[in-house]
Amino acid sequence: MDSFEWLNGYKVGFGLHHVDFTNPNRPRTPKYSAHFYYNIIRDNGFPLPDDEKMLSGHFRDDFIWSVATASYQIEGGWRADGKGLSIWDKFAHTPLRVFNDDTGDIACDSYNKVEEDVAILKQLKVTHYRFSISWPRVLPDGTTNHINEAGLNYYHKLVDALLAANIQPHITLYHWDLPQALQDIGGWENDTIVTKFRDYADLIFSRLGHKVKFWITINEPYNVANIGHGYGTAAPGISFRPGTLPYIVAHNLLKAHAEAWHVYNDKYRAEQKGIISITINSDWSEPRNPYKQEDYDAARRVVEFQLGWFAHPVYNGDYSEIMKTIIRERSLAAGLPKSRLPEFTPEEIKRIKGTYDYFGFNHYTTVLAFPVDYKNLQHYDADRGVGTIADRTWLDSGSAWLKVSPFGFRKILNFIKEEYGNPTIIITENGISERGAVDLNDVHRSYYYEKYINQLLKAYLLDGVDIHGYTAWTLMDNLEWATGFSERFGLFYLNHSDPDLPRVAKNSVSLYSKIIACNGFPDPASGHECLNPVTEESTVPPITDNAPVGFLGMGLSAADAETALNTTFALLIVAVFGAVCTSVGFLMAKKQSKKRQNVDSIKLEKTF
Ligand code: GBH
Repeated sequence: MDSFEWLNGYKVGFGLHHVDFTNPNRPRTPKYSAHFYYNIIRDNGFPLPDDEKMLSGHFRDDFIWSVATASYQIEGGWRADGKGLSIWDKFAHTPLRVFNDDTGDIACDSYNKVEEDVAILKQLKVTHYRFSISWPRVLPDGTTNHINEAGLNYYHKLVDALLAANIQPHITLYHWDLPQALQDIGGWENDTIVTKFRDYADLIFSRLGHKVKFWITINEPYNVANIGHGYGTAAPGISFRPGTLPYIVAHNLLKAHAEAWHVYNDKYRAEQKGIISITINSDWSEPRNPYKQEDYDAARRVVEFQLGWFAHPVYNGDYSEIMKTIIRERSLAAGLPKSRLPEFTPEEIKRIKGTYDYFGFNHYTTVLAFPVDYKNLQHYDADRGVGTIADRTWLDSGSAWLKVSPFGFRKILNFIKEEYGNPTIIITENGISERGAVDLNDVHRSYYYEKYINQLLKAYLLDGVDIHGYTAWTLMDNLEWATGFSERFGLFYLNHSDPDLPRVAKNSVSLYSKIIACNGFPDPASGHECLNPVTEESTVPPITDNAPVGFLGMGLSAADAETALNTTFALLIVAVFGAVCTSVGFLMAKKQSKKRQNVDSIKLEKTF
């Protein structure tokens, strides 16, 4: 308890309990830290909370186990065989746009390495492979006026090789590499793009649809709209009309997606019997301060403005009330005659609603949200009115925006289930990066996949979320958009110093292929055969005797686990430190006047 602190007298309190020295009875009151310490004593340390424990069990028998890439990030061959230029070719060839001025001119040279790529897919034992088609490789000027058969042949060759290996292709029609010729006439801002995208989709279904049963129209429309046309840090790199252009682009993306879906539905589905949808990406968001309603509201807006921007029109019909109201009110308050968010006609709402066969979902990380008043500024972030930070205990990755926060995966899956009518979900991307020195022992990636996929299993088994598939991002290190080759998300390392660009397995390959072989996480006591050390044609290291079971237990050696355990220990220290800071902060806050508190939070917001 607080006591006589030598030269400081009764001014400084070291106690777990506060003592009121002005009161002759000297009452003792527990501080937050007393409760905290009480729990440590009760638990004899820091046991894992139930919801952080690994769950045993497996996914549905016909589960899709996949890995993803995107054309511009891996293909190279940027001018091969009559390919037209894309907006990413132009962007990457513009100085200072991409880190280190890296380009996708060669990338992983996948255009010339079908065999090599299929070989590593076989090594992973995936059932599906998600890749995208480069629109300008097939249609150099973006229109069906000229079909580049040589470019189309690359995809035939790839699809045939996949099918021969019993791997099902899952094709994305648009993963951000718009034909530059279409950008020259306004790109996604010009609504004639809607029929051009429909015609491109029609052509691809007609040529490849007899061999391909899994389709994605557009990957991450959020990125195309806001990063490409709001922030301008992705192609086409436009940032001078952030209040209107992202919303216009999003509007056309939604219409284009819907038209492609309808073409498939009306013209090809009966015969080709595939499934087609859009892939939407979103972070999960929690309140920065769980005791503040306005932080809850801010967290909700993060998800409504990212996931909901596209999911609401496709799954529920029209933009959400939250987006419509906020953007209209902020537009009018700034003196504009109408909302900056375009309106759908009733016919358009009907045409877009229901254009899905499953929910394609990309997810990587979670943020903590708090409200920020952007005053009169007119852009997406100002409309959203949120600042975000990460919890300091979440492990880092090679990307500033990506923190390891597996619990958020289960939460956002439940959000999708509740908000969008319990759709069938296929995870179309999930993964982690590293940067700096190359280390094939990528413990952080194994850790990430094990924890995230286990949260997926919890969503499926415990929460009844209708999960049909999982796709890891990404097959091999590739051009990570504006950060070039510096951030590496691959299960395979790409050795750029060797002209053959060999693909070298990182250790996480064993972990992922083992989860695939087990179709999840069987109880170690079950003696399931997938848990046996694999002998033939495999690099899976046997589980050694001293490897802790149940903790990275799948395919990682004891040394790896130890490294991971050290990380956990470091985390523990951080957690305790964080908790102590919290208690100190709590005490200090109690002593501050209300006015002073407001000043503090403004300062905080500015820092972030
Ligand atoms: C996906 O985007 C892409 O589909 C894929 O091509 C990509 O390689 C992969 O993830 C890894 O990034 O720098 O603070 O502006 C993921 C979603 C949203 C993540 C935008 C990066 C940029 C944040 N992306 N975000 S910031």
